[in-house]
Order: sequence, then C-alpha cells, then structure tokens
Amino acid sequence: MNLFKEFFIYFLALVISSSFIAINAAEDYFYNQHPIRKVIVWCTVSKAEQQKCISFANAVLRDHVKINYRLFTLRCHHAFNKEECMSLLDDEKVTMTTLDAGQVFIGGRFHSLVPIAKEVAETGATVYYSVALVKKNSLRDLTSLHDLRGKKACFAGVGTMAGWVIPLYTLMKSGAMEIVDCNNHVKTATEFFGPSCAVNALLDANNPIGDNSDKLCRECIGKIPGGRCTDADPYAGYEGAFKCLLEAGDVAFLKHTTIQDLLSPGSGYPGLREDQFQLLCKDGSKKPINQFKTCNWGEVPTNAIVVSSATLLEDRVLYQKFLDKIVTLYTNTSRGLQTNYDNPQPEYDSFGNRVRRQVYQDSNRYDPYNDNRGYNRNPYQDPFGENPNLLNPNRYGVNIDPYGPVSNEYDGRPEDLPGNGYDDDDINKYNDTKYEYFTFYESIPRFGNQTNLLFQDSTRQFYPLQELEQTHDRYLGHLNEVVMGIRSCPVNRMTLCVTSDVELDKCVKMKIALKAQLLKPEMSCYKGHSQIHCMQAINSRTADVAVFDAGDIYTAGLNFDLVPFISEVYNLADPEYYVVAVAKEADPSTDLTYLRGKYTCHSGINTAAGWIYPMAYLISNGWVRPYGCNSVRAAAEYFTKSCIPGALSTEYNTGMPYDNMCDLCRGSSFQYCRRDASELFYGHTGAFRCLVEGGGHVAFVKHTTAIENTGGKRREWWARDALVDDFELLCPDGTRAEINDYLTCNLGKVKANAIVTRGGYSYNETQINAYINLFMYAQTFYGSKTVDEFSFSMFYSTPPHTDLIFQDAATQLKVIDPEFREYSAYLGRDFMRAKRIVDCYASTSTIRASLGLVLVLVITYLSLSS
Ligand SMILES: *[C@@H]1O[C@H](CO)[C@@H](O)[C@H](O)[C@H]1NC(C)=O
Ligand SMILES: *[C@@H]1O[C@H](CO)[C@@H](O)[C@H](O)[C@H]1NC(C)=O
Ligand SMILES: *[C@@H]1O[C@H](CO)[C@@H](O)[C@H](O)[C@H]1NC(C)=O
Ligand SMILES: CC(=O)N[C@H]1CO[C@H](CO)[C@@H](O)[C@@H]1O
Repeated sequence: MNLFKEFFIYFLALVISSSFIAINAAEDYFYNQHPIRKVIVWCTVSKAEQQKCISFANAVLRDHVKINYRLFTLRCHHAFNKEECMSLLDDEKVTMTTLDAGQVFIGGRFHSLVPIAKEVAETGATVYYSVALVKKNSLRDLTSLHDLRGKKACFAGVGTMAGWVIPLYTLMKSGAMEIVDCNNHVKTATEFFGPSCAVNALLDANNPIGDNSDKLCRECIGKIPGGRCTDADPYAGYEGAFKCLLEAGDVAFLKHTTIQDLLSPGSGYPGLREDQFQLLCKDGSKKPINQFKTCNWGEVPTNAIVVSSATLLEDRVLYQKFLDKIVTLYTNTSRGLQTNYDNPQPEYDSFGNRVRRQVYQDSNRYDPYNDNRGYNRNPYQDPFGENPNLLNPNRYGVNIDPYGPVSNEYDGRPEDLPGNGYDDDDINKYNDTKYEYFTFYESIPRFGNQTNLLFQDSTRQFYPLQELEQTHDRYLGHLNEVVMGIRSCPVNRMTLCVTSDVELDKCVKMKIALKAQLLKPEMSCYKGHSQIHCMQAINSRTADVAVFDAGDIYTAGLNFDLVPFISEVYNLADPEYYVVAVAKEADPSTDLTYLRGKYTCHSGINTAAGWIYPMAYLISNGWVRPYGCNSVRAAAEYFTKSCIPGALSTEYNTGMPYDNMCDLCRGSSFQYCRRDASELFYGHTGAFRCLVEGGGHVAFVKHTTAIENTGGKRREWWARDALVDDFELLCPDGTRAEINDYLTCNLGKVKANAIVTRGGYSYNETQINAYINLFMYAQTFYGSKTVDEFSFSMFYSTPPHTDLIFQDAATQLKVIDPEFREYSAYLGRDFMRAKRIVDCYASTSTIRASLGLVLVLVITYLSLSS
C-alpha cells in the first residue's frame, strides 16, 4: 500500500514536471520562432547619418539582435535637424536619437524627452570640457574677455552646450556681454560679436519674432538655400567650428576632445600641429591646448540618448540593453575574428598619456547577453594601419573603402516611418554582404566626410541612467544654472495689476504660459480693487503694469504719472476704435438727438466709449444741461435708468450718488454696479448685453462689440439668437445706419486700450524695454485666435466672460513710440477736448501734462549728455 502510494506520488510528480518541461520547451520554441518584434526608429539628421543608420539597421537585422524574447528591428528616419527629431520623438513617431547636453535641455523642457543613457568615451570619461580655441599669435591685444567684443566667433551651433550656452553664460557672467534681449540670447550675442558663424541663429525656435540679424550667419559658408547657417553648413557642429576657426574666425568654442580628435594623425587635417593653437582661458590668458583641465570654461556631460517621456519604463530598460548589446556586437569591425581579445593593448591619448579603461559595472549588470568582450579590446587594430577609424580620405581616396564599396543605392530611399510599408523584406533587398562589418563609432571615411555620425566617434560604451536620473534636470546637474543663466534678465519681475477675480484667474494662466516658454521677466499678478487702486499700486511699485481704457489712461497719467507704452490693435490699421451708439432695429423711437427719459447702457463711468464720448456729444450739442460741468448729474437727470458701472463708487464719482445710474445693472450683491468684470453689464459686451436683455434702449460701445456678440458667435443664451441685423447704429445727426457702417456713423475715434507703467521721474527705460520685450514675445506665443482648452490665448476670455485684461477684439499689441509715451500725447486732441467738455478740470491738466513731458525730456537730455 505504502509502496503503491509512493509510486503514485512519484508518478504524479513525473507527469507534472514533464508537462512543465513540455510547456517550457514549447514556449521557448514559440518565442524562438516568433519572437516579439521591437521596432526602434532612429532619428538621423543628415544623408551620411542616414546611410550609417541603414547600415546599422542591416547589421541588426543580419545579426537577429535579440534581447529577452524580443527581436529588434532598427529603422531610420531622416529628419531635417535635431529640432525636428525632438518634435518627432515627442509625437512618438521616432524612438530615439542622440543629443548634445544643450539640446537635452531643449528636448526636456519643450518636448518632454528624457535621457536614458550617456555616451562613454574611449577614455572612460562621461564629461568633457568647453574650451575657447584661438590661433597662436592671434588676438595679441586681448587681455580680458571684454576684448572679445566685435571678434569673429565660430560656434558649434546655437543651443549646443560647449559651443554656445557655456561661452555665452561665461561672457554674461563676466560682465563682458550685456544682456540686450531677455528672451533672445541670439540677439544678445549678435550685439556683442562681430560677423560670426553660429548655425541655427535664424531657426524659428531661436528667432521667434523673426527679426534676428544675419550677423551670426555671415561667416557661415553653406550653400543657399537650406545649407547655409543650418546643421548642413560645413561650419556646423564642433568640427565645423574648428574649420571655421581655420578659415575665417578669431575664436572657436569647442569641446576639448574635438581638438584632440582633429589634431590626431590621419584626422583629415594634415599639417596642423598642436602648437599652432592656444586655449583662451576665462581670465583672458592663453595656455597650450593640453592644459584644458585648468583653462576651460566649464565641464559638460557627454551626449545623451533620449526617448520620449511616454516611453514605458520596461521599454527604456530594453533600449538600454539594446545599446549595451550594440557595444558588444559592433565595437570591432571584424567580429568574426577572436584574436587579441585577451591581450588588451595599453591605450594612449593624443598627448601620450596612458589611459586606463573604465568598465561601467552598471552597464553590464543586467544583461545576460553581455559577455564583456567589448571592453578589453583594442579598437585600433586594422590591417590597413594604426587607425582605421580615422582613415585619411586623402590618402585612400573617398571611394576606396577597405570594407567594401559603399553603394549609392542607399541614397534617397523612400522614408521608412512605421506604417509606411517598409518591412523586413525591404531590408533584405539591401545586400547583406556589403555590410559584413559595422562599427557603431565609425564615421569617416566609410559614410563620407562627416565625423560623429549617430554617435560621437570617441564613444565606446553607453552609461545607462537609472530611472530617477532620467530627467533633463538630473542629467544637467549644475548646468541647469548655466542654461537658465543665459535666459536671465536684468529686470526679473513684472507684476500685472488686475481688478477682478476672473481677471486674476486669466492673469495666473498667462503667467504659467509665459513661464512654460521661459519668457522673462517673470510675470506675477496683483489684484487691485479698482483701476484707480491699480494706478496707486503701480505708482508705489507694488505692481508694474496694467491694461487700461483711454479714460483710465487719462486718469493714470494725470494723477499718477503713469505712461502708456504698448497699445492694442483691433481691426483697424491704427491702434484705435470708433465709439458707437447701438439700438435695436425694432425700436425706431430711440434717437441719439433725443434720449431724454431713455434707458441707457454704458461700458463704465469715465470710460471713453461708455461715458466721455457720448456725454461730450450730448453736452456739446446742447441735448443735455451741463449743470456747470457736473456730468454725472447731467446724465442722472436726463436718462431715466442706466447701467453705468462705477457711478456709485466714490473713487469715480466724488459728487452725489444717483441711484438710477445703476438701476439697470445686474451684478449680485457687492458686485452690483462695480466697475470691473464682476458686474455682468460692465465693459463693452456688458453694455451690449444690457441692451439685449437688460431693458436698455441704447448702448454706448466700441465698433466691434455688436459684431462680436451676434450671429451665433457667443453661446450664452442672451446672445445666442441675436442677429447683427437686429441692431442699428444711431448716428449723431439723428439718422440710423447698419452696424457695419461705423466709419460714417460714430461718435468719434478713440485710442485703443494700452498697457501703462510708471513715467515721469520713475520712468525707467531698462524696465520698460524688458516689459515690451516680454509682451512682444508673449504675443508671438499666445497671441493667436485659435483657442483650445489646453492652450492659453491672450486675446480670448473664457465664456461667459469677455475682454479680460485684453480686449477680445485685439489682434495684436503694438509698441507705442517713445514720443507718445505720455497720456495726452497718446490720447490726442479729440480725446482731450471731449474730456474737457465732460469734466471741466481737464483743461488745467493739459498744462500739467505738458510740464511732465518737458521734465521727462529734460531728464532724458541730461542723462544723454552726461
Ligand atoms: C549581393 O551582392 C553581391 C555582389 O555585389 C552579388 O553578387 C549578390 O548577388 C548580391 N546578393 C543579393 C541577395 O542581392
Ligand atoms: C570632403 O571634404 C573635402 C574637403 O574637406 C571636400 O573637398 C570634398 O568635396 C568632401 N567630400 C564629400 C563627399 O563631401
Ligand atoms: C531701472 O531698473 C533696473 C532694473 O529694475 C534697475 O537695476 C535700475 O537701477 C533702474 N534704473 C534707474 C535709473 O532707476
Ligand atoms: C577594424 C578593427 O579594429 N578590426 C580588428 C578587430 O579585432 C581583431 C582582433 O583583435 C583585429 O584583428 C582586427 O584588426
């Protein structure tokens, strides 16, 4: 019995385990036959790089590169430049590419890319130095970095870390380079250097407003179109900058390794010697080029391999393993040959120093395929000479390739993005045998003239970044300060004053949007309880700017010395609008020449369109009694009911309060009749709404208002059914006209709303220019009318609100010429006359105003002549 039981258990165990084995074997078999295919699309930026990538792809296919159960397929996408690669990565149309540290910042900040690995140089280094190279005996009179002003500079490219960011930061920090444009360091550099070559200086991303001068492209030599001052320029990149120095420049900004590589024997620059060059140190002294450790401008991490931040963590690990695998597979061009593997040669750098190879444990730890063969070999073994990776094309001729002919059939192949019908059969068409050898760090001469294709030629391994290290912040480390440093601004903050919670909301959104683009000065928001409070706040430096209606610009200038410096522009050529009186077509009895007893709607007391112009018209034509310049009383006694937001506020109406001036208003409780966006009938649209649903007979608004709020343009129930034909303009002569006839039927033309800041004694040109700069960049990023829920738009207000901060009718902002940065000069004679009629004290103010202007001019004169 016992025996039987034992046997039974044994039998059971056997059955179970054997079925396990069977299952495992079947699984293995299945995966070996049908491994999960993993496609990596590499983003390349030149023809040569694309060729190398295709060769790489063929090697991967030929070798059936497998990691775990996944079979890797490599595809190549040829993009125009790294910027495009970053966008494609962001959209997950491509999988990875390598980026310079400076580009890692751009990619991380604006395209949500993350680094997953760092290149490790032959020497084991994962950093290099940014250096300034000059020709020996040149720039003899240079004693400090200030003397670089006006010199011809060769940059590796705008945005590269060692070849742009660090040099600019160093120059700014030393005080040699003055910040000219807080939001465009290309302009700042343009101002400092003479004609130079910094490729991509005119690229959209570096030239958002489109007004960069071409000075930093003048020394570039690429062919037009497309090849000049772009990544295709012969002077692009670190080697390009070196070439530029040889042929045109006074100083080149490079990596120290670039110099080592290019001056090493067989590099393609025969006849050049180290002692023909010098490094320019930060203190202005010069040192031999092997002293880069003490004479450099900064330390930079090596290039990173980046992927989209949407890439799954497990995929990132796979990609790291893939990189590790290619080190194993493609380090030596003849991987079939096993000799010498165990006989590592000592390595020497180009200065004859013995270099010890570091082995990065991390990169080996988890890869079962990594047999570590790659790390102890001497890559400089070649039947043709000491250094096959740096073959001299002059010696061998470009068509003689020791590894076989490079066929032209790889040129101009149809693109192979996923889904473009490019599959493995296509790869098979390309003859394997030609690419028997592939080395991931080889560029010249096999793929043409360019060095550093796909990877830096000096790369021998990849250092995988741990999960927490996979952000641009962590990758850059102390360099964050440097990349932000070249975006710093002498004016670091601009506080916008707003008058309601909904405006504060929009202001905060705007602040976040500007910050996302790193625009400077940094914006912040302040909520005043009225426009007058904002004027005080700006005057006392609690706030800096506010956007005001012409009526408030007047008060701000007269009482608080504020000046307009940027104006809105609507649908007219100049920054102005027409004041119109709108009535219902169905109400023919309302006539502008006889409004006695009518219900009226106004955008606000003391606003140009809602108060000053209509009252000036009514008073000057004798339709209302002026009561000795008490226009509030005049209106209160003439109209039966009105909504004139602010009419009960002691800030705006120092005389008697007349309750009927707010009878038509709709704000609830303490918001009732307030002169800000919390009152439903405030502003142009509010006044129009008062006409539509508030019982008003006439609304005094700007010429765009009726059109903006009719014909289904507004979804709120009060405006939904309003058609433009339901409304008419009341003309000054007592006739009526169609809404679109505002050019001939209006109460006058007013200067557009404007942004104001401190003037008079507090006028600070640096500040005003920084504010102008911020608003101009802000509108290139956020001035468009297309609105979706994810993007911010300056000239749009979330329904049901309108005209928050800026008028929704604004199409752009325009800088006001300095000679008009004074309220009466800006507002013009018509406005001043209207204001005088409505408020008799206005005439005296003109005198004070011009006195203020004279003072400003005198101060400017004094400061110029001193
Ligand atoms: C590969 O190329 C060699 C020589 O160019 C040629 O003889 C051979 O037929 C080619 N093979 C294929 C599959 O095209
Ligand atoms: C390679 O460079 C040399 C000079 O550096 C140039 O004359 C030649 O046209 C280049 N060849 C190619 C294929 O770009
Ligand atoms: C102007 O503003 C800047 C930055 O806020 C400040 O550094 C400078 O001293 C000011 N100039 C004058 C004349 O007040
Ligand atoms: C191109 C190249 O470096 N090939 C070398 C690869 O390694 C073997 C063995 O060390 C050498 O013989 C090859 O010359």
